[in-house]
Amino acid sequence: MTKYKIALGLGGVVFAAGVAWAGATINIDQKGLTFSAASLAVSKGDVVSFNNNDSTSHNILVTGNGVSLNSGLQAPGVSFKAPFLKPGMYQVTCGIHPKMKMTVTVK
Ligand SMILES: [Cu+2]
Repeated sequence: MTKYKIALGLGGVVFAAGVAWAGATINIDQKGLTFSAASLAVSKGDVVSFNNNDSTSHNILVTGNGVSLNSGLQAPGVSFKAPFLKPGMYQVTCGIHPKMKMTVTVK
């Protein structure tokens, strides 16, 4: 089991710090300024790896259910791994390219 230490979130809320889980990793590619899926259903505890396969930088923003994740500047070739720990629906956008949108539903 891998231990992730991730301190991201809104209002100083530490998200999944030091929590160990055995979720699956689902890959979403960013190519041609689009996500490889418009919507995605995952299970609680899964990690979505957003893989920048473009030649330009992106900035992944994940919001919903009181969660706010921001990848910061995501250079070409860089993957941003977002854990989804709470059931519900999340919006995923790019802070640089607002037309890039997808939803993640966590069951
Ligand atoms: Cu972008």
